[in-house]
Amino acid sequence: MTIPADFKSGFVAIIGKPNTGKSTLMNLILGEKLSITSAKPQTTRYAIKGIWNTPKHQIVFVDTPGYLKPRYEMQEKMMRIWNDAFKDVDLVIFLAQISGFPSEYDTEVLERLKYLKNPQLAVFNKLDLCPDAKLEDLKQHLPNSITESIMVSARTGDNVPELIATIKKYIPYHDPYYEEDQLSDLPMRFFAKETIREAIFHQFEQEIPYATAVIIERYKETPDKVVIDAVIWLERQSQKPIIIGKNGENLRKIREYAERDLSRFIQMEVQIHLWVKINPNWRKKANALRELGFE
Ligand SMILES: Nc1nc2c(ncn2[C@@H]2O[C@H](COP(=O)(O)OP(=O)(O)OP(=O)(O)O)[C@@H](O)[C@H]2O)c(=O)[nH]1
Ligand SMILES: [Mg+2]
Repeated sequence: MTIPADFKSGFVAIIGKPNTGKSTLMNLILGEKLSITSAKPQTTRYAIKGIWNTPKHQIVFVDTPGYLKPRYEMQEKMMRIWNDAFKDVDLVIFLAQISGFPSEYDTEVLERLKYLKNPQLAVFNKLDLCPDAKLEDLKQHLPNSITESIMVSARTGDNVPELIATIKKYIPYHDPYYEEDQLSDLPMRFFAKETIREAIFHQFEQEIPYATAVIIERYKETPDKVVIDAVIWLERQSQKPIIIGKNGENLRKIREYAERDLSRFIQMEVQIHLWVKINPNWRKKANALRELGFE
């Protein structure tokens, strides 16, 4: 393909408090469910790149985990990812939800943004829940480093075309960084793992999703289907019967959810085999974290 002389390409990091809709917004722009989402905070654990291609642009979005103060080693790693995500990005999107803005968390993030050199944009999300919100009221809490702001709904898509037009202004003239048909730089194994994690997030209350890690032991493509062997790590023995359920019912639901979602994503039949293992305090163990790809 010949690249037009006025082709633009660049990186956009999306940052903000957990549960504000960062992953939902990225998925909406990409038109693909690339980054898992849930109603619980701290769903995203890695910086996930989503590549958006148009005839004149390639915009690489970096969806980051909601940053928290390090309580576990895992959260420290999340913070490092968050800091790394800023390096060399052409635009930082500060995403907050309208209701309750500015939270203590927002204030802390905005304080850090003041000292960042990157161009910055504020996006106030969940407009559908606060249709009467006034941008002027929200804007007064923003530092000067943020040059523009907009209210959107990542759920209904309201104002998202305007947001995209604004983002494009900040993307420099540059050749594409990735192949034009590429959606992500991550391997399929990653998406398999994430889909299973999402299934767990959707099915269980509070504690269980956070105590869970998923390891893909085998990802095999055959001509007519994909076969995946995965192990779910839990922290405690007492969590095992919860995740397995009566007669394995809960585990079956996780499997069916993940098979359905993944086969929609890769347009092929998917068969998943799940095992449950105990790995006490995996969250605190650096080795375990490395094995999970947090490094
Ligand atoms: N009503 C409404 N809900 C939204 C909107 N955008 C996202 N949500 C919901 O908010 C919840 C959190 O969305 P996520 O996209 O997972 O949030 P996140 O910012 O990626 O969260 P972390 O990965 O935990 O940092 C989900 O239940 C979404 O469906 C919106 O515009 N309106
Ligand atoms: Mg997320």
